[in-house]
Amino acid sequence: MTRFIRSAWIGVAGVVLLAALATQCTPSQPASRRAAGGGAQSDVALAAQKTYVAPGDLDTYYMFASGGHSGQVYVYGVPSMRHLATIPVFTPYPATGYGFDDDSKKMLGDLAWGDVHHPALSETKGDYDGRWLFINEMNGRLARIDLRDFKTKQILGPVPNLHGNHASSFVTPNTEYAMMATRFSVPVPRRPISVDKYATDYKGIIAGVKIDPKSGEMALAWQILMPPFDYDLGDAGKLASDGWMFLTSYNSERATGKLEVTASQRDRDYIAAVDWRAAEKAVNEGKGEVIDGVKVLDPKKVPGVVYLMPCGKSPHGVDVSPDGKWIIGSGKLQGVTTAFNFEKIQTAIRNKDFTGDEDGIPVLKYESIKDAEVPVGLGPLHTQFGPDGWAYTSLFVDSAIAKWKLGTWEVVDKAPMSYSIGHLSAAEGDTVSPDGNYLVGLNKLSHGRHLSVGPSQPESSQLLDITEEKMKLLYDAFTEPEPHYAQIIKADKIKTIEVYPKDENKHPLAVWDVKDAGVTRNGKKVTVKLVAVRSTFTPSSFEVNAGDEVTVAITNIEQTTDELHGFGLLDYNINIVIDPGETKTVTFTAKKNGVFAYYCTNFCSALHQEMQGYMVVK
Ligand code: RUQ
Ligand code: CUA
Repeated sequence: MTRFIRSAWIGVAGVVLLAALATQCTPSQPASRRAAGGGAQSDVALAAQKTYVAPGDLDTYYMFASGGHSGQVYVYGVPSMRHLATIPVFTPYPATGYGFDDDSKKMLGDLAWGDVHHPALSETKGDYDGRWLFINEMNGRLARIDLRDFKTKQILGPVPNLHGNHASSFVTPNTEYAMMATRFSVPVPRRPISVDKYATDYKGIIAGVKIDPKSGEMALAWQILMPPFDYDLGDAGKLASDGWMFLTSYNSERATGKLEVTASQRDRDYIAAVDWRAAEKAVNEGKGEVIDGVKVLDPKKVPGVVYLMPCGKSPHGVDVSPDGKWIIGSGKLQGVTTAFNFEKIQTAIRNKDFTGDEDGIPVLKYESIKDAEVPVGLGPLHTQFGPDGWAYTSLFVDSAIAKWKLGTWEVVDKAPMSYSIGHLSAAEGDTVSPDGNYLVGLNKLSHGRHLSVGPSQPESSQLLDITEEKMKLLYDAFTEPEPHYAQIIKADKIKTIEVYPKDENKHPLAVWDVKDAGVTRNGKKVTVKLVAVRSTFTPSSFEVNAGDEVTVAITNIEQTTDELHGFGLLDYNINIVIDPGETKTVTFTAKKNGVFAYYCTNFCSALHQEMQGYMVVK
């Protein structure tokens, strides 16, 4: 959540929220008394034991957390909550040379930032399979990270027609699709129409991105033209509800201006229920109209692809239970969350149990599709699941997590969070078979829980033990801005490689023997093939002419774990890191005359400091 939304919410929740914050944010107690929720010393020892991963021991889970507008993904070990890696996705990251070499620079395009929100691990039969991680970004993009090497392999977009891709990336149970949707409706096709015409001439878009089952390659498959609401969150149906996708939206008022007031007039907003198989079929039958190169379905002309489920006003998260029978969603200022029954939704569709329509999309009758309103507490945002029908809902206004039971709808426990929780993540907690064990609250504020670092405070994550009836706070961890959603996967599901095998390197400029290294010239184009191996670059110097277009191709011929080499070329803004077995290229024009040193940036051996060379530009 951006700071903008945060302040907007504070505005809307008004007195209630401020009162809640005032009680939560009292000056901190001494650290020893605060530990493990201020419990007795034995509780502290117990909590410490549960999170202690001894030196050399390994965590049992990985947590992949969105890094918000840092444009990155942070990887943690659970339960230690130790930060293991940063995966740069939409932002250059000098530590790994991302965004400096030709391939990653091309992938990033013109944008030097991205605002990521919802990671989605690839699934097989509704369970994480450990192959890929997808993540959305507000500038209309979606990325795929390969979990074999924890590297970003593809960035799709910015895609046409949709704007502000927040309700994304949510994969379907066999990773057939990832979703994208509009937060800020715009004219479709994109053209300048004044904001006064918002209600009639602006449109939302829900998009299906097809994923190749073998390679993970993403391709924009279709879009659905939607009313100009703000699409917010989503979750794929599974088992009982497989084939459907649910996405929340607010601003059914179609208002502009101060949305915190203008978009809160009606009592209900909507969850869109998309029959994605029907959408796929309609597009295959040629029912889409091509707008800006994309096949777009208009629900007025193609009925049956999408329905609207009324929901408490200004909903945020929507989450499908592990068996797929219930869809959980609520207004974010309510005191209850609604459990919608998938069977009843299907019956209502069959019986045309509608109360009206929005731009031709039928609106289902709330009373006919709901099973229960669960009194979870104030400000319900997101729900995660444990085994045996347990559900955990984050409460922004109450600054707590409520534990409740699917089916009986009783709320059995509430754990306070410090402070103002947004998303939460349970171990495999959005799959068909949640693990339980751990739950992490991803909080928006961390006030007073750590040594001060000035006005920009770190964000906080709190680890809870959920093995027993009562949830227990175990640990506070802090992170850079800005956590949104995170997913926690069993560590043994991820099979990483430690070097790129030599015989898999098919790069046309790869050189594995120092004999083949050197400079070739073709007119003003110069190619420099470099070999990097402990502790030398070959060649250790090369000459080019001013104005040449230079491509430096570096192969790290090591086949040993952790033996990375870097290539920093001073004054040319070039900084590349080459992993063992990898070849990377960087292309630039030799604009500055003189002598410029290049050196290895990654400590690689006792003679690392000797790993250097010169580029002479004449
Ligand atoms: S948001 S605090 Cu971007 Cu997912 Cu919910
Ligand atoms: Cu190679 Cu340091």
